[in-house]
Amino acid sequence: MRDHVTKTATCPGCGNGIAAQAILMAIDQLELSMDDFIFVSGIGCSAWIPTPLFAADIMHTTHGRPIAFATGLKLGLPGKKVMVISGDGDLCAIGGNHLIHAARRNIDLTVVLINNFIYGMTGGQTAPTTPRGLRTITSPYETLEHPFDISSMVVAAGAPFVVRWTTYHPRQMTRCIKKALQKKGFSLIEVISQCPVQFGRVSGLGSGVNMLKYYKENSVSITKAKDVDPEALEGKIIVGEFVDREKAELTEEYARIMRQAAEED
Ligand SMILES: Cc1ncc(C[n+]2csc(CCOP(=O)(O)OP(=O)(O)O)c2C)c(N)n1
Ligand code: SF4
Ligand SMILES: [Mg+2]
Repeated sequence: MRDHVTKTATCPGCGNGIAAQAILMAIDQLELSMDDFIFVSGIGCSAWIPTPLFAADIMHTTHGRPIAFATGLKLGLPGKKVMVISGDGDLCAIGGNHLIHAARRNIDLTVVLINNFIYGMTGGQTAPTTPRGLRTITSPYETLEHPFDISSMVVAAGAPFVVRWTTYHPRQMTRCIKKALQKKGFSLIEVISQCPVQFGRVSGLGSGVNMLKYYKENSVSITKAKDVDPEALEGKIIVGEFVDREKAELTEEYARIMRQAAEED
């Protein structure tokens, strides 16, 4: 490799580059400045999407904790756009409580959650998203547990804007990230993304291209899914906008209470 070529932490065929591109396209199309943003990530391959390549303020934090750091940042600097980018293991296993409580509180964060159904960076361990029955290095016979449906869980926790797309849908992903950035409140963009090295190996789906074909053939829009027998949707990936609703937002409510307290003093 020539010396001036930018190096990336990502394996060939990984979906993380597609997600990075969709995020940057959304920021560009909204004509926002990278100076308006603070990016926050945890630990995992997906956490390396902003670091070190985004020319912006980035906090690469500890495993499972990016939403906790982001909550503090947003309350301290409410004028900043705070975007969390991290993986399914980081945000739904060790960090699962931070995710649901941030959704419940409705704090103005944009969370891009890269769901590759596995712990990619640490060698392919079972995650709370791993499909039942799959053999991984930590479930050598089969995964016995039922996986989370992340988007539905975050809707149930109270988030006002929740969408799911796959890396086969980069334009839809960009459109929804733009919507999320314009929305005051907690937004989740769940990105179903290929990890050919770990998930591709254990699932037999193999290469990144094969996994993209799989997403193309098995995605069903949420509008169509509403009219389909749930049994026929077994194994399908439901994509689209799960919810878009209005709700009082925490940093604005906090500012209101602070003004009220000052007036009463
Ligand atoms: C407290 C703590 N526990 C465990 C780890 C090891 N660890 C690092 S990343 C990771 C999982 C990452 O999975 P995910 O968030 O899905 O990211 P991916 O690599 O799949 O993008 C684990 C278990 C750690 N760094 N810190
Ligand atoms: S291990 Fe998987 S998730 Fe991590 S960079 Fe490689 S392909 Fe991507
Ligand atoms: Mg993962």
